[in-house]
This record gives sequence, C-alpha cells and structure tokens, in this order.
Amino acid sequence: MDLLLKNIGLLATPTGIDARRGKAQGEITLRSHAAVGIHKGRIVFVDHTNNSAVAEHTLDCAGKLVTPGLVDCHTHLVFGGWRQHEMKQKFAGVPYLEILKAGGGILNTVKATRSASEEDLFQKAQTLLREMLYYGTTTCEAKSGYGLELETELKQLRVIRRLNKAGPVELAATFMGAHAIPEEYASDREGYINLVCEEILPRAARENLAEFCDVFCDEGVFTPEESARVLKRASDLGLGLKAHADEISPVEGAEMAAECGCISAEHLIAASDAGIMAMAEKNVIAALLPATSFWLGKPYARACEMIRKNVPVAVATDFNPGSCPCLNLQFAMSLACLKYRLTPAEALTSVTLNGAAAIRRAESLGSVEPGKQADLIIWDAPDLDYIFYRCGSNLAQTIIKKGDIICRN
Ligand code: IZC
Ligand code: ZN
Repeated sequence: MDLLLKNIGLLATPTGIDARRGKAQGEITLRSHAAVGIHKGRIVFVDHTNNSAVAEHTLDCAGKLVTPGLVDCHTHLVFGGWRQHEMKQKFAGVPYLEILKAGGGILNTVKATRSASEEDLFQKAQTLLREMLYYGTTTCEAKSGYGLELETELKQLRVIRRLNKAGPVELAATFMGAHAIPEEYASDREGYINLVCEEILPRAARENLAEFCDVFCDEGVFTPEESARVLKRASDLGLGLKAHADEISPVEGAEMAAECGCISAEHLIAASDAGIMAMAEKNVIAALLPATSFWLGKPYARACEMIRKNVPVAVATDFNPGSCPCLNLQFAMSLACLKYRLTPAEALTSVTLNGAAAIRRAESLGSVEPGKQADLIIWDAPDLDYIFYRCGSNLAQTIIKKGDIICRN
C-alpha cells in the first residue's frame, strides 16, 4: 500500500457510481475514526478501525474531516482578458443581453480570446486552475465558446487538453461553439449554426478535442430548435450533451435538454415545472450555479424543488469573466446551503458524485470507496456542517489527487 490516511475524525462521502437523486441525494455515509488505504492511485480500503495497516507513507489526519475531492462540472476556464469594466453597466441595470447586443459581454471576451496566443491562454488558465485546486477542485470541466470560429474554438480546446495532460487537476473538455452569434454573422444566424454543425463541431470531434457539447439555449441567444439542431449533430458525432437552459427566461430549454438526451442542463433559474418534470423523467442532471445568481443579483434556481421531483442536483461555479468571476467552489457550496437551502449532505453530493456524474466520471470519481480513484480532501474542520457554515474561508487543508498529495494549505 502506498498511502494510509489514518486518524480521520469523520469521513463524509456519498456512495455509488451514478448520480444520486431525490432523498438519496442527502443520504451520505458518515464514518467516525476512519482510515483510508490507497495503492497505485486507487482507494483499496475504507475502514472504521484499521488505523494500523502498514503503508509506505502514512498521513495522520488529526481527527479532521475527509471528503472526496471536489468536482467543478461547469466552468468557462479558458479565455482572454477580463470584463471588470462592464460591472458599472451591470450595476446600473443594463441587462446582460443588452451588453451582449452592443458587442460587449461574451463578444468582448471573444475578441480578447481570438487575439491571445495559445501559450498565453494556457499560462493564464493554468494559474487559475491552480487557484481552483487551492480551494479543493480536483476535477474540472472547461468549455470553449469564446472563439465562435474554427481556429479559436480549436485553440481553446487544445489548451484544455494541454492543461489536462500537465495535471494535477483533471479536466473534461466541452465544445460550446453555440455560445453566441459572432458579430460577422449578426445578420446570418443560420449561416453560423451551419458553420458550427458542418465545420467546427466535426473538426473538434475528429481531433478528439471535446467529450461534450454545450449550447446557450435562452432568450436572445439560441432558440430551443437551434440548440436541438446543434446537439443532435454533436450526438451523431459521439459527444455527450449539455445545455445552458432557461438561465434568463423560461424558453423551455429544460424540456429541450430532456428531449435531446442531455446528461445535464445548466443554470435553470427560470425552468418551468414541466421542464423539471421532463428532466426527472429523462434522468437529466441539474447543474446549478448559485455563485452566478449571487454575483448577478438574480433569483436562485429551485434546487429543493428539483430534488423533491427526483432530479439529481450538481452544483458548480460557472467560473467565467462575465457572470461569475469567482472560481471558489467552496463558496458555491456555502451558497447551495444558504440560498438553495440544501442540507450539507445534499450539497456535498452535489459537488462530488453528482458533479462527477455530470461529466460521466461517476464510476471512478466523486466518492471515497474501494475501487475509486483516490481524490480526497482533508479539511481543517471537525465535521461536515462546519465547511458550509464558515462561508468565505478556505478550509481545504490537504488535497490528494490519484493518491498524491498535490496541495497543502
Ligand atoms: O462570458 O458571459 N452565461 N455564458 C452564459 C456566460 C455566462 C459566460 C460569459
Ligand atoms: Zn456557463
């Protein structure tokens, strides 16, 4: 055995290899005085009492809390520039869509991302990823969508691939060419959607640069029909599907996501009852982003209602330069309790097993169980409630990825 974590005060983890929904989302395993054995990057045992097994290295957890590593299943990590100058407009009440229509918002970041070199994008994202890791994120999804043309979309995706190779944080790449209509296609929406479906998406798939495809299905962006067309093409090319749905207006994006067989639908602030029902029927995970609601001063998605209706809930940061410049997943976890009113157990599942399921990694990530990859956090906390309660502090103390200690705070 390579590593033994002993003297764990409390081990808190969901269990299983699939998203947990309904009551099961809040049913986690809690073990006091536990130990975890790790060999070749995998968990080999989880025990109540076995604190004296022999291992090459032993880590004394000093009676503290241990959980799975955090999975941030929704980020826009790779981009050029920032958008702090838009804050004034935002706080003066100019809506997100109006800023976008005037060539700002996403299109502002598109300009900066097109003109940045691949190396600059890589360096910048790597620094940000290190900061995410410092807050406990051991696995992270990242989207393209700031190119809106072939070369820059592929450039973003290549950066994600390089980041994943460089480690230690593991990444899942999502193609999001349907993030906005670029200025050069302002009067030819269909032309842009054709470009995405016939040129960019097939290239990204052929070069194996993306595992998933996401679309921004909302008022002023892509209609459910346009979104479904892109997703269907992506599905034919073998990609898993996701959709930003009903963030701004109830456009029946959740229904569209269910209909298309999406793994997850994102945001869902304005999702209808019928949309939630459709997601429950089709096993679509709700990837909710409370730090975006917080940052924009917007309403919060109906997370408890979704859990009650048997929709598995994942929580992520949505880290991006426009609507959530916060990359601290612990902050989103606290908001999940404070604003969504999830229990700490439900919130833990949302950022571990359900986050892993949203990027199709629940078989290997998201829980502390024999056979799973050894991604864990030792927290400077005596129990689970504490990490949600101490909103704003970084309580992740020792972070382990594939059995290696990769960060000590
Ligand atoms: O850059 O504004 N919501 N896409 C959809 C975003 C936010 C990212 C951005
Ligand atoms: Zn997003």
